[in-house]
Amino acid sequence: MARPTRETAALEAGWVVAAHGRRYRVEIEPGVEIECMTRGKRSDVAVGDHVRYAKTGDRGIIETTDPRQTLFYRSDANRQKLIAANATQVVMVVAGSPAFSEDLVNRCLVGAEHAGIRAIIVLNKIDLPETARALETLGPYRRLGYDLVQLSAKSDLSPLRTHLEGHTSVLVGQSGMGKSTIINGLVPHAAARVAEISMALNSGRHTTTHAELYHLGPDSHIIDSPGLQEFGLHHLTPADAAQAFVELRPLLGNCRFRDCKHISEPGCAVLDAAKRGQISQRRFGSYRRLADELSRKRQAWE
Ligand SMILES: Nc1nc2c(ncn2[C@@H]2O[C@H](COP(=O)(O)OP(=O)(O)O)[C@@H](O)[C@H]2O)c(=O)[nH]1
Ligand SMILES: [Mg+2]
Ligand SMILES: [Zn+2]
Repeated sequence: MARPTRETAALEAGWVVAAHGRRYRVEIEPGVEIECMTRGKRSDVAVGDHVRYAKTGDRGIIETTDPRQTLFYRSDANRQKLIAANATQVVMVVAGSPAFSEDLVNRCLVGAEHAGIRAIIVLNKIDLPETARALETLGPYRRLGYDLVQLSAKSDLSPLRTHLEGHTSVLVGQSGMGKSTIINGLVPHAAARVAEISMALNSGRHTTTHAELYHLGPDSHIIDSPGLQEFGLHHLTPADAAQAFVELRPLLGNCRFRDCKHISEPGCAVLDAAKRGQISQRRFGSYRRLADELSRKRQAWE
């Protein structure tokens, strides 16, 4: 390990509570924040990171990132997109209307499993009639052990609160599912804050274009992230994907071919289980699309 030089010894510690491109807000102590940048083109810092920064006037330059407990991120062929560091729970928000993408839900859950982060599902807008259909779709997930919290964010967030205690949760979902409504209900000053930051960072829109960490209590924090349209998993191999679909785990190792990708191979134990209806056809369809994509992928950033 390198000895601290005069410079590193002078670094100060902080917690990244907002990330917008390469611009960050870092909390130094409760209620006190400093605006920071990274050096050069570095952008591998995420909300939730504990960092060391050098103070230059009233700004800071992030020099190092402390080792992370977890990192939740997505990736496509060209780059990794960090969502949150040190999160202990992913909260996947869906609703009956607009309809949600099951593939996207599965991909988020797979990303969470692969990162070693527990995940729960929140079904919002239970006041809407489309809820019955959504509950049917979500049945298999409950059977797999994912907690399903049902609520109407507009009227009562109490079903969710207990699930957030003691966690650093990261809220993810397609836009329109009610993430902002949930955050605004949990954190009364959040709406004002998003507006203020959008102005300051010149995005000019009052939507969540950046990730932001809010404190719910001494040990409970929630990270809001921009709405997702897709969730690339180019950092996974097909074998990683099979491990992250939890219902496939007990079947792995029983296929005829040791390197079976469980897509269409003969003697595949997973395909057999799907045919017998032991695992959800829809989940398996999602797995196959993902495994197929991952077996053809190229990643430029590795
Ligand atoms: N009926 C109903 N509508 C909701 C509920 N929660 C949010 N909405 C509405 O859904 C729309 C999208 O909500 P928003 O919080 O902006 O979603 P986001 O894009 O995920 O941040 C808005 O029109 C909200 O008023 C709910 O519990 N019930
Ligand atoms: Mg929103
Ligand atoms: Zn197989």
